[in-house]
Amino acid sequence: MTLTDSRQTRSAERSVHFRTCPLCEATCGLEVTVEGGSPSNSSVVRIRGDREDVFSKGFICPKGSTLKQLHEDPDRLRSPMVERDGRHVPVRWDEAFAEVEQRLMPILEDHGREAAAIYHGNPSVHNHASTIYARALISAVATPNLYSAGTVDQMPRHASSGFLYGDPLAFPLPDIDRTDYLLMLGANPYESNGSLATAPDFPGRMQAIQDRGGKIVVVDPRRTKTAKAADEHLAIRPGGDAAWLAAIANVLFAEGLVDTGDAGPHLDGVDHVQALVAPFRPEAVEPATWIAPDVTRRIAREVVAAPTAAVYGRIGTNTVPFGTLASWLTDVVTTLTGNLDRPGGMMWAHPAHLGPRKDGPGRGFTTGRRSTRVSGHPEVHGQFPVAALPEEIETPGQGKIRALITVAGNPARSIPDSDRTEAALASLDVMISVDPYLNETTRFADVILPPPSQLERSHYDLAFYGQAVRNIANYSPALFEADGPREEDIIARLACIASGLGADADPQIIHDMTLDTVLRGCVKPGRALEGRDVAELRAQLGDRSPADRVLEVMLRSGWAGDHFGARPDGLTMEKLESNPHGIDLGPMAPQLPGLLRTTSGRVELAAAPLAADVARLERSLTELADGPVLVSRRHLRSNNSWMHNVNVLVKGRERCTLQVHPDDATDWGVHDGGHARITSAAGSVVAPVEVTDDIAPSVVSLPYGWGHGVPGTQLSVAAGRPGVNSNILTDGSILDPLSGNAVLNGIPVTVVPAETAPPEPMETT
Ligand SMILES: Nc1nc2c(c(=O)[nH]1)N[C@H]1C(S)=C(S)[C@@H](COP(=O)(O)OP(=O)(O)OC[C@H]3O[C@@H](n4cnc5c(=O)[nH]c(N)nc54)[C@H](O)[C@@H]3O)O[C@H]1N2
Ligand SMILES: Nc1nc2c(c(=O)[nH]1)N[C@H]1C(S)=C(S)[C@@H](COP(=O)(O)OP(=O)(O)OC[C@H]3O[C@@H](n4cnc5c(=O)[nH]c(N)nc54)[C@H](O)[C@@H]3O)O[C@H]1N2
Ligand code: SF4
Ligand SMILES: [Mo]
Repeated sequence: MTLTDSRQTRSAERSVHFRTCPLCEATCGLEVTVEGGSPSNSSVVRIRGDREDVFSKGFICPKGSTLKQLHEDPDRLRSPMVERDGRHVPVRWDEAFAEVEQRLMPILEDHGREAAAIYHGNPSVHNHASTIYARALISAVATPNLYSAGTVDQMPRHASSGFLYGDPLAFPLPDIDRTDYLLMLGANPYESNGSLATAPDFPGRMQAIQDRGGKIVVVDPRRTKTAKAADEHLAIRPGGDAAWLAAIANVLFAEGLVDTGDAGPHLDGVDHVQALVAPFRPEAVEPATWIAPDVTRRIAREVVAAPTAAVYGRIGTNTVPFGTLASWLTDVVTTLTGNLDRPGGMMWAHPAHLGPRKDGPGRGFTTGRRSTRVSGHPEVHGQFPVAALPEEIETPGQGKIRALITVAGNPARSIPDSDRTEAALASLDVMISVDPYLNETTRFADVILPPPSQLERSHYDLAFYGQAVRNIANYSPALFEADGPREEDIIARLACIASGLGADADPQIIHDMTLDTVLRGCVKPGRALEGRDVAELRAQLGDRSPADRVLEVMLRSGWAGDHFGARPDGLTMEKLESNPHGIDLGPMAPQLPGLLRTTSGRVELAAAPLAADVARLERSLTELADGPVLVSRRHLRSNNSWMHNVNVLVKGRERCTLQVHPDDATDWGVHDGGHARITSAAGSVVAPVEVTDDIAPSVVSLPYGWGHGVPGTQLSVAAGRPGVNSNILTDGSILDPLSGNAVLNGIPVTVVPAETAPPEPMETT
């Protein structure tokens, strides 16, 4: 491999490089020591936290240092793979793109563009090249069938922010560095390192709240590490968060505690909210939440009495039947207690690549501009529910999905009802995957196109600086030169093929179009560079990779940018390159009303679609099923489904266990270290049992993202520690109606003893 000429300090043949970890949302700075300066023999000798990083200040988790292992992993694909006679064989890049053209285009020609679908997985937002180039791929394929990991994750947050603020990306974030009271629901940052709240060293920032005399309350059916570190833990019934937050709002109104503070003048619908939450008295929600009425009342009073408070909900509140209402109600409680848009409350980031905020009405947010063919699910934020992808592949007729392109996704493990999903993937006419591994999903692909490793690409956290608790800009150049094409080159070549230009077309066509679209956007009326000449701007860009040139435009035209010379002190790529520990643009600052893009130009606190769903929530208070339910969990040493091939992370004790409360273990006859069969409406698995009183009675938990070692995959380490795939148990037919998000928590199950683990799952390809 060749060491790129990035900024570095050298001593003999060792050099030190600084870069941002792209693996999770925490954006930690890494210090990477490389040995051997010559092109063919350099390798990483050490990765540790960058103590000078302006945001993470040296914090690192066990995954951060494994960029070395990921880069060196012999199972990581170095060349494209084509499926021939049931096996994947390595081929040259030109051959791979020719295969894509031969296999994909006849399907699109015979059945139309609606026969294609695209799925973008989670790492595509941890990689600015795929984030920026998503649009080019979508335009070229020209299909309405767009899916992403967003509908097994945060789509409820998009929907509620869209309805409330008119902008589906405007997630209020907990201002954890200044808050006096953190009420945290369905999040476990001690394992996840935080999500939709980019805050490296989340645990340290929590400790600082307590050190300054503040309080942390964690609401989670499990007593997690985060809950143990908090001042108080409330073990809520899975799925109960929306009802409980409605009860908090109910208490605030009932006790005359509502004070909307500085956000008050920008709010519509406070009285309507009062009427909507009227049925949700603490006594009424107790059966659905397991939280005693006096506790609910006390927490409501505490939130309002705290000098500042942040009400933060994450995946446990999103991946449930009332995900959008729970997201909305976190913001309702925030707003009613005067904590919206104030320091120490819930605030918005203003990332460097966005333009200045503008007051006045916006275009608003609507859903359902299209609906799915089979079940009529509305589009939300441009996407269909991925839980409904299998039925679109299975169901015959006009518009049946026959061709699937996946970019950085593993739907065979991440979406509900895996058995059905895998059967659907196996039945496709053609599947193309942009992915570095031959894994549970890509084994069904006709062609796999592997991007460079994390150390072979530049990095800028375009998505996550928009969710960061400080405004940060930090760019990392590629450390090693890639042998193969960059991720944006791969996507550009796919776009050339899908738009009919052919496998041999020059991807520069797509690069030019992508850059021009962004440049033209910046000079539009009302934008930062209004009236400037696009050619003059283009001429100022550095000699960089295609994605980095687009990034350069976004950053230089953003509120902090140099506006191509007009603001000489502003941000440029050179400035970022000479600040390898990042640039801190300060804490979050109030954004109202300029952030609002609703048609009224106000916060629509009781937006009609949200209000209309409250009756369903009220019904749920009395329609309670008996019996145990399954919830998911994450572990610090694991990253969704795709890092179990890193030996240093998976070695040690078995972590893919079914957590069971001791009373339930006795009732069901299962014991610690033994096995249990877990069965739901969708399927059945056998897992090792871990008996612990850290989980509420009647709740069991499996981690998600496991179930490796299946035929046709090339993940030798993961195959040795396969674990159990919890998404065999989740049911794709149950969605949060407002967002189309899958329900991944609160799954009714039965648990019985199982003699031993069953033989490894087989079948499929
Ligand atoms: N039961 C249950 N299911 C869940 C969840 C849960 O809590 N419980 N969580 C959900 C959540 S929050 C999410 S985000 C989804 C995740 O769902 P997915 O995004 O579908 O799955 P990942 O496991 O993140 O898989 C990422 C894929 O990207 C590949 N990859 C890694 N880096 C790169 C890269 O740089 N470029 C490219 N092209 N590919 C790359 C990996 O090899 C892997 O195949 O799963 C969801 N599913
Ligand atoms: N180490 C590691 N870090 C990760 C990931 C990973 O896989 N591993 N994945 C990344 C991704 S894609 C995401 S989206 C984030 C997610 O980040 P977090 O949202 O912090 O995710 P989890 O750690 O799964 O914590 C969710 C918690 O919700 C609880 N829960 C389940 N059901 C309910 C419920 O109905 N109500 C309440 N109140 N709680 C409930 C679970 O017990 C669990 O403790 O993490 C990211 N970071
Ligand atoms: S917490 Fe770990 S995985 Fe996440 S950015 Fe930091 S080092 Fe990387
Ligand atoms: Mo996620």
